[in-house]
Amino acid sequence: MNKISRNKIFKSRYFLLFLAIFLLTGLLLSFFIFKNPLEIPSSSNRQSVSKIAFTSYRDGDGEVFLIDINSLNQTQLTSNEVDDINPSWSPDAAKIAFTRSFNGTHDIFLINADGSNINQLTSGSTNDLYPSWHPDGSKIAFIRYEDKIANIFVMNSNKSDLRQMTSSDQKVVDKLDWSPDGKRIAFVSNRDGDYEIFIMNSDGTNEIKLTDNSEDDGKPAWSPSGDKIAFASMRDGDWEIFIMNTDGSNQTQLTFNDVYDTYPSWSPDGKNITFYSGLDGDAEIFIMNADDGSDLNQLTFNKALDTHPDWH
Ligand SMILES: [Ca+2]
Ligand SMILES: [Ca+2]
Ligand SMILES: [Ca+2]
Ligand SMILES: [Ca+2]
Repeated sequence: MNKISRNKIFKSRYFLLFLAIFLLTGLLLSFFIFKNPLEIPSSSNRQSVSKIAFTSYRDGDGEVFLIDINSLNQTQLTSNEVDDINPSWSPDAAKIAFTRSFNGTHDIFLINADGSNINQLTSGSTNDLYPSWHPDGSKIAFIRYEDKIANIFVMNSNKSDLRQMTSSDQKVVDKLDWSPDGKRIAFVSNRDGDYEIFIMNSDGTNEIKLTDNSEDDGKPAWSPSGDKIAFASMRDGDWEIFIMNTDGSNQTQLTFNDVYDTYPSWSPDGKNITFYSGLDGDAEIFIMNADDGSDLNQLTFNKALDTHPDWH
């Protein structure tokens, strides 16, 4: 073989190698370009119709707001000079229960989701907070502080048949949440010296302790499927969002930062969790993936506190 034909062979080999690398690079590029947009969850594929109720202090005191998860449009439902906090969607999304603080006490109120027809459900010198609906909409459980001792109470959503579900030795504190099947209530007690998450049957029997550590654990929220509970914990030195199974196993941390992350609430499809965080210097509403805390998105942007999200 002469020198010229050997060069031709070398050149054609280089050409084939170049062609192979070119095609492979193109293939890889098109893979990343076309695959990634499908993998990045955007607000458009979160929920078709979905709103988060929350508290905002942007006018100087607490008001109930709604934010549409797709358009991010916000609607202000209350407007007054008292604190309206702890909004909680009724299961049919027609009403929102919330806590109104005035004259030195807290009471449970109802408002229609369009802002009309405010109804007061509890009254008197007690402090009534954290309303949570039974999944059939017939009852509301809440925390009642009386002489600094808190207990879980249940009433019909027309405010009849008020009953106390716990006793003072259970040392109830903080928020509670009714399970999606209505059979159990997740709540918080400080009977061992710090806050721990418990569950019990709706009639107050069969308590089970789910967390056990020396830091505070609070703000329990059942997943829509009922097999997980999201909560906030101080175990790394500031509040972080965790999820766990309903027997307390598999406690998984979803947020990792040096500011407060608290008050979790699940999306109706169970894929996302909303919560409020001090990440931008004051409280804002955020959402993230429920399985690993990825795809963190900020929904509110202002200098006031935006807190207490409840997703429907
Ligand atoms: Ca207000
Ligand atoms: Ca604890
Ligand atoms: Ca944190
Ligand atoms: Ca804010």
